[in-house]
Parts: sequence; C-alpha cells; structure tokens
Amino acid sequence: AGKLQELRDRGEAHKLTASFFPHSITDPKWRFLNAYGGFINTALPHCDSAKIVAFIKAMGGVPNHHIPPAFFTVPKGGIMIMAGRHAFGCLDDASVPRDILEAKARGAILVVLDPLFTADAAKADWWIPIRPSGDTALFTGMTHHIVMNGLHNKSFVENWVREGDFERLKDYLADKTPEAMSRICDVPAKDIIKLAEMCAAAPSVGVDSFKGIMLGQAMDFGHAWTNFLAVTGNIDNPGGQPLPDLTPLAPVEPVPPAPNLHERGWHRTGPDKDKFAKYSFIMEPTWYQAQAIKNGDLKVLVVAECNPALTEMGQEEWRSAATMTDSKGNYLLEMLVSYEIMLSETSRYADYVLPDKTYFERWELLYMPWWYNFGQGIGLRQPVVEAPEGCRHSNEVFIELGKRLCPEYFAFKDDVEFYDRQLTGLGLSVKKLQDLGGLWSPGTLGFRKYEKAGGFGTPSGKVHLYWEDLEEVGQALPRVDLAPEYRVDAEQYPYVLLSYRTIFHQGSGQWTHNNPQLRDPVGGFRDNPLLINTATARKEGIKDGDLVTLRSRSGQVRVRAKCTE
Ligand SMILES: Nc1nc2c(c(=O)[nH]1)N[C@H]1C(S)=C(S)[C@@H](COP(=O)(O)OP(=O)(O)OC[C@H]3O[C@@H](n4cnc5c(=O)[nH]c(N)nc54)[C@H](O)[C@@H]3O)O[C@H]1N2
Ligand SMILES: Nc1nc2c(c(=O)[nH]1)N[C@H]1C(S)=C(S)[C@@H](COP(=O)(O)OP(=O)(O)OC[C@H]3O[C@@H](n4cnc5c(=O)[nH]c(N)nc54)[C@H](O)[C@@H]3O)O[C@H]1N2
Ligand SMILES: [Mo]
Repeated sequence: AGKLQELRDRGEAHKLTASFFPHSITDPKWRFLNAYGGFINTALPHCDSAKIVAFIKAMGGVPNHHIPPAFFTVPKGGIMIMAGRHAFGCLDDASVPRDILEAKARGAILVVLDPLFTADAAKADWWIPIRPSGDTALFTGMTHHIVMNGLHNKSFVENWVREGDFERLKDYLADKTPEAMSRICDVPAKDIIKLAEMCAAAPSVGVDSFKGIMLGQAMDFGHAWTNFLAVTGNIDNPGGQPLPDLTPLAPVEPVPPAPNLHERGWHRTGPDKDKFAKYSFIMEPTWYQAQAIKNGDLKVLVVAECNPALTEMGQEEWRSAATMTDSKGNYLLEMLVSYEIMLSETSRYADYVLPDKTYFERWELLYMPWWYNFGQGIGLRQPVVEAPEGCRHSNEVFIELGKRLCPEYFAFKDDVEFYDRQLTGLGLSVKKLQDLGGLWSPGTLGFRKYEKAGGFGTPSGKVHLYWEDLEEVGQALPRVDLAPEYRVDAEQYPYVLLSYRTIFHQGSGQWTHNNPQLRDPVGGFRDNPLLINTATARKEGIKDGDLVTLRSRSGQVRVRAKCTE
C-alpha cells in the first residue's frame, strides 16, 4: 500500500499493471485496478482472444472465453468440427467429450482437423491431418465452394448479413478456390469440397477451435471462421455457434470507471500500432510488459495465477526487462509482486512472493463458466480446508488495498459480502447459492436470440463479414497464408514443432509446466517424448525410442523419439 500510495502521489497510478489468469473478471482484483487507475492484463491474448475479438467484430456480443458449440444440442446429422482442439486429451471439461460422444450416438458426425493423430482424431468419423496453421485457408476454401455454388444459407445471408458485405466477400473469394487453398493447407481440394458440401447439407455445423489456431494471424482464422458460420447460417442455432451471454450479477455501487485502453495505445490501431504490428494479436501482455518497463511506463507489476517469465510470448524480453536498471543502478521495474501457491519462474524475479490460498481454501464467485459458455451460470467456490498460516487469497488482499487506497469503492466488509451483493442480481445470496449446491444455471437461453432481439450487437445490427476498421492494416478480409512464425528460417529448420495438451506430461500446456509430479515413470512418460511422423522418422533415419537432438532457433534438447501417424 505504501508503494502504491507513492506511485499515485507521483501521478503515475497508470504505471501499475496486474496480470491475472482471467477466470472471473468482475472480481475484487479487477475492481481495485479500475478504482486505483492501474492497468489490467491477462494471459487471455495467447489463449483465444483472437477468436473472441473476431466473434465480437462479426456478431457483437460479449467477450466470453472460448465459446465452443453447445454439443449437447447437436441434432442427428449435425457436424462437429474440431479445429485445433484436443478436448479428449487435455482436462478442461469432462462434459465436452461426453457430450460429443452422446451427439455421435445420436447420429452427429465428428470431423477433426489436427496435424497430430490425437485422442479426438481417434474418435472421429473423419480425421483431416492439416498443415500447421492451414486452417484459415481450409475454411476459406470451403466458403468459396459454398458461395460460388449457391450452397449458402440464402435466408440467413439476406436477412442477417450487413448489406453489401456478401458481395464484398464474393469478390474476395474469387481466387480462393479449393485448389488454391489446398496448396496452402495441404488438404486435397476434393476433401475441401467434400467437407464444404457436407456442411452445406447438414442441419447444423459447430466448430470448436481453440489453442491449435492461436498462432500468428490467428484473427484471420477467427474471421474466416465467422464468415463460414455466417454463410452457412450456423449462428445461435442448435448445434451451431452459440451467442453467449453474461450472468446478470448486480453491480456493486459505486462502480469504478475502467481505464481507456484505446486512449493509452493498447490497441494495434492506436498510437502504438507500429510496435504492436510486431505481433498479430491485439494485446501481448508479456511482450507489452517488457516494452512498458523499457519505456518507463510500468513501475509496479503484480502477477497472480500466471507465470509471464515462462508461459507467454515475449518471455525472453520480459526476463531481460525485469532486471534492467537505470544509470544509477535502480531497477526500471520498481516493484514486482508474485502471488503464488508454489514458487514459479516469475517468483524468482519478484521483490515479494505472497502465498495465495489454493482453491480448496478460499471463497470465490465464478460467474464465467468459460469452457462451456453457451449462456449464463454461476459457481460458488467454498473453502473446504483451512489455509496454512499466512496464506491470503489475492481477492482478500486487493480488497484491503482498496480499503486503504480507494475506500469509496470498497465500502463492504470482505470478499463474501462482495459476492453477496453481486448475487442479488439473480435474487440469490451466498447462503442461497450454497443451498442450491453452489451452482446456478438457467440452462440454455434459447436459440436465434437475435430474431427476438431484432438484431445482433454490431453497430449495424447485422453480421459483419467485412471489417473496415482493419482496412488500414490490410485485414478487412482474412489473410489466408500460413502463420509467419512457421516461415522464419524455414530452410534451416524444415520441420514445425507443435505442442499440445495432455494430462500425462509435465510441460505440455502451461498448467502443467510447473508441476514435476506429472513426470510419470510408470507410464513411461518420465521424459516427454518427441512425437514424430513415421515417414519423416524413416527419412531422417530415426527409430522409435531413439535419443535424438531437437534443434530450433531457441536452443536444443535431447529427447526420445516416438513415432506416430
Ligand atoms: N492438461 C492440460 N489441460 C489444459 C491446459 C493445460 O495446460 N494442461 N490448459 C488449459 C487452457 S488455458 C486451454 S486454452 C485449453 C486449450 O485446449 P486445446 O485447444 O484443446 O489445447 P491443445 O492441446 O494445446 O491444442 C489443440 C490441438 O491443436 C493441434 N494443433 C496444433 N497446431 C495446429 C494447427 O495449425 N491447426 C490445427 N487444426 N490443429 C493444430 C494440436 O496438435 C492439439 O491437438 O486447455 C486447457 N486444459
Ligand atoms: N509454451 C507455452 N506457452 C503458453 C501456452 C502453452 O501451452 N505453452 N498456453 C497459452 C495459454 S492458452 C494460456 S491461457 C497462457 C496461460 O499462462 P499463464 O497465465 O502464465 O498461466 P500458467 O502458466 O498456467 O500459470 C499459472 C501459475 O499460477 C500458479 N497458480 C495455480 N493456482 C494458483 C492459485 O490458486 N493462486 C495463485 N496465485 N497462483 C496459482 C501456478 O503455480 C502457475 O505458476 O499461456 C499461454 N502460453
Ligand atoms: Mo488458455
């Protein structure tokens, strides 16, 4: 509190940034940042923000995380496309694999686009091994075939696509033939055509895409995806793309104003756009933090539930910026606080490491059921064991900071009282939610809500296929080429290394980076294997189980090869 008081007295409150893993964006931490005048940023940009932004640009609506199809609504004959998604292999929500399998049992069709033969691919009716980052080209090739052959959903396009956009899309699509797109994504043109025709004829198509598309130019994928959904009319229909909604929690008055991100250049089209052009995402939290430290724009950084020294793009720059000093030997970053349940790479750089309560030990209101976000819902997290002496949940600490530094916004007793007030919006309280078993959901909010609402949340009230605000950066329509990172030094490094999440390995997906207990000597995964295609292995003279050296622009490791399809 003393340091933050000093920073604010200097007129530099905006030089506080806090980085959180974004599960509950109305929680007291975010409130404090807005009230104090600091910045919030999250790991979301590398997660799926490109898709979320694409979604908002195309259809309006709320910035929910992930937004997969509601698989439990897929009708017989409906198509479920997994594009860069490994739902059966990671561990985010057991209901997704269950609902997919139940939909399959009802006669729905599962198509998996993945360079790797994953568990999902094994369950699929059709596995399409795609060239890494070829998804934008594949979806655009399908859209070409559908539009040019008049297979699109004419009534949806006529009634719900903004006037003029379909014609612009058509012009753009002219040279994006399945053959041309096939050369980019390495999926045979006849397969692109076959999938397009299946989709045009099916009662519904839902596309679950996630980490596998979050590469450079991810927003172009998001754009190709929303265009495909629009021309096939798969928006807010059973089995298609739901329009998510937020849980109507009551605002806790007075609500502090949020900082204006555009004004402060946190957006590619803002005054810093030349710097941001380095990456194709909207905000790069880790990279941005590094730039802000170097520029003198970031003086106090609080990191909770995330690990920027290791898990985000720009981490090397972050690590060097975090230790930079001025000519007098003072750190440019005056204070770094790491909130953790176990020491992380980031903790090593911190001035203070504060021990958090784990999720078994704290109260929390989770209003964002993020993996399966078709609508509203709320979950109450309750302490079931007592935290060790000295551990405090970050929400509790931020409320106390708020009481000291901006008390007008923190006139409530504690975190539980804050949740109580929010829950009045649903006619609930913490006690009533406990009586409901800790969970509340109205179920689905119904389909084609835009019909009742008289339109979409976009400025025109219609779906936007053309994004004029991105004309300036050449992205008014999707760029179909491969991710730029895969083209760097491609001659020296001819192979593409993918990572994917599986619960069996340490270091696969960021959740398990930090957890050496996941090295499993029994399952034979003590060392994470390098999965390599059988034909490629043969060409390189590598046999299953060989110890090989894997070299990239960032360094090299010795790993055991495991041949796979
Ligand atoms: N075990 C575990 N589970 C987790 C996490 C974790 O760290 N560990 N993290 C959680 C988080 S934060 C998230 S965001 C979710 C993400 O969940 P998923 O999106 O399901 O995660 P991944 O397995 O990383 O990526 C999905 C698939 O994309 C494929 N892929 C890679 N490149 C491409 C490509 O260019 N095109 C296509 N079509 N496919 C490609 C990979 O082979 C992989 O099978 O998982 C959550 N669950
Ligand atoms: N190399 C690589 N980089 C990635 C990804 C990847 O798969 N591989 N995935 C990307 C994606 S999708 C995402 S979402 C981001 C996520 O990146 P980050 O937001 O940085 O998330 P994690 O690396 O999962 O870091 C979580 C940290 O929180 C700590 N932690 C766990 N529980 C608690 C708690 O209750 N309280 C507190 N205070 N700390 C806790 C853990 O010990 C861990 O150090 O990473 C992105 N970057
Ligand atoms: Mo993520």
